[in-house]
Amino acid sequence: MKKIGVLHVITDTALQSRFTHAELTELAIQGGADTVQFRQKQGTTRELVAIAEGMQKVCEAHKVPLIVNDRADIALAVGAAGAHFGQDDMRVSIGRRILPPEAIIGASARTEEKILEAITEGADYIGFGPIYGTTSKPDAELAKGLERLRRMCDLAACPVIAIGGIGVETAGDVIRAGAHGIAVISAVCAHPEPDVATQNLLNEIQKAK
Ligand code: TZP
Ligand code: MG
Repeated sequence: MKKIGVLHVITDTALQSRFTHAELTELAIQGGADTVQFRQKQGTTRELVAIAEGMQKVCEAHKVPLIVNDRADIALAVGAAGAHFGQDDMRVSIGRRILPPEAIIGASARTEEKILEAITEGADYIGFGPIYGTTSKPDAELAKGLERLRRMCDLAACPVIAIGGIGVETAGDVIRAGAHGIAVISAVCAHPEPDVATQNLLNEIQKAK
């Protein structure tokens, strides 16, 4: 099984404009993030490749995997460690076919059935959420809560990364419910000090493990 990080920081420049994606990558890694995800819904392919290139440079220098959300082409273009696919994105089985064998592939889906299907197709980890309410994803579903997370962790034959509204007060609860790790946007990107925020989250994860 591939090594999957426990603290995935998803960089975001829509929520804040103080830091670029590359700067957030650097700060998150300084704080102890062991996976960085590039997820941006706006911009041309050329712009997105340029941003991902900048992030990949930082990740490579620190030997931290970069995961590209949705865009297997961009992951390939910049030599990222992997990709994360949602239910409306490329199927995991196709991603598996076109990405290198060592690529980390994550998957999320709206129903448990679809999540289990993604695991069967070869996902290395699944993203499950939103656990709590979130405003970082406009089309996010209703909060799924810790009980459903616990059930998913029991069902899934791979690491589960919990996402959605997770902060320093709740990171421990999510890990205790069985999640392998967490993925966050606002808790790090909207924090005055993203590196400190990351460090605090990592402390909570480690305490709960
Ligand atoms: N998928 C489910 S919830 C979510 C995504 C991308 C947003 C998570 O952002 P935050 O700010 O950590 O709630
Ligand atoms: Mg997606």
